[in-house]
Amino acid sequence: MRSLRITGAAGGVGTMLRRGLRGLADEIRLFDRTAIEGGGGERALSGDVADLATGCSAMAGCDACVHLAGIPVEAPFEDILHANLRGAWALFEAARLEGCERVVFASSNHASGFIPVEARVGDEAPVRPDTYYGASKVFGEALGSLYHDKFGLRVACIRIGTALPLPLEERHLSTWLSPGDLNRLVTACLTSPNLGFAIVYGVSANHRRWWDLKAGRRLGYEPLDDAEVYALEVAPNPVGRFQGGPKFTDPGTTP
Ligand code: 15L
Repeated sequence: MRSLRITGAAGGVGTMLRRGLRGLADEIRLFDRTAIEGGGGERALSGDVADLATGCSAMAGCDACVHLAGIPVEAPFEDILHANLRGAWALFEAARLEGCERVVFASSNHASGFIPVEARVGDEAPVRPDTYYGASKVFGEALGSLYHDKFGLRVACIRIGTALPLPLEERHLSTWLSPGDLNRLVTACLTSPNLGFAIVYGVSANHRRWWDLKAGRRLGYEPLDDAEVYALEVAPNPVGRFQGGPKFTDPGTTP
């Protein structure tokens, strides 16, 4: 493809992803609210993701966009409203207005964080957000569905588990998405001819995973990593009763 835009490119997931996606497009547009440096084949742009005019000029001529921008944890509702809800709307609307064909939306396992840890689920999982943050991801998924059905945009919503270089605590043995698998999954979402609208859990082939890999496999995702390799090294923090973990599901975690 000619041009690929990545929003939130300076964040943790963007930093892990941007090098891996380099071969997919002649030009990668790195968009973030903070100034960011672009290397060969990369063009850095900064601005407010919730501003439609800014989004349209950043999206002009792009074939696809990976939307990572937004607040990645629980926060006061007004902050989530701007960055995540308005930000998602401006993103999908800019894609429609500028003729961008495909959007990969970074959703989160917190869209369904109140599912008990005993359950095993896939893309048919009910929405059970554990925070305003999780609810904003449900909203983004719903917008993706709307823009697919009404305007034909191809949309993949990845309910990312824990995208970190390494698993750090016991819960991550279930939720980890390794940098290599993150790259494989996003690449599949950006290139699969089978994509219409999909919700996919973003998880490695972890022995203890709660989420099945069927929806990702339909797009050609085949994970290679398993957090179990690190089982003796992670911190023994309590996993809690729900998949979102105590930091998101305990009463008092929402302001
Ligand atoms: C997320 O959605 C967050 O952005 C990240 O900070 C982690 O908390 C992750 O989920 C997780 O559930 O481990």
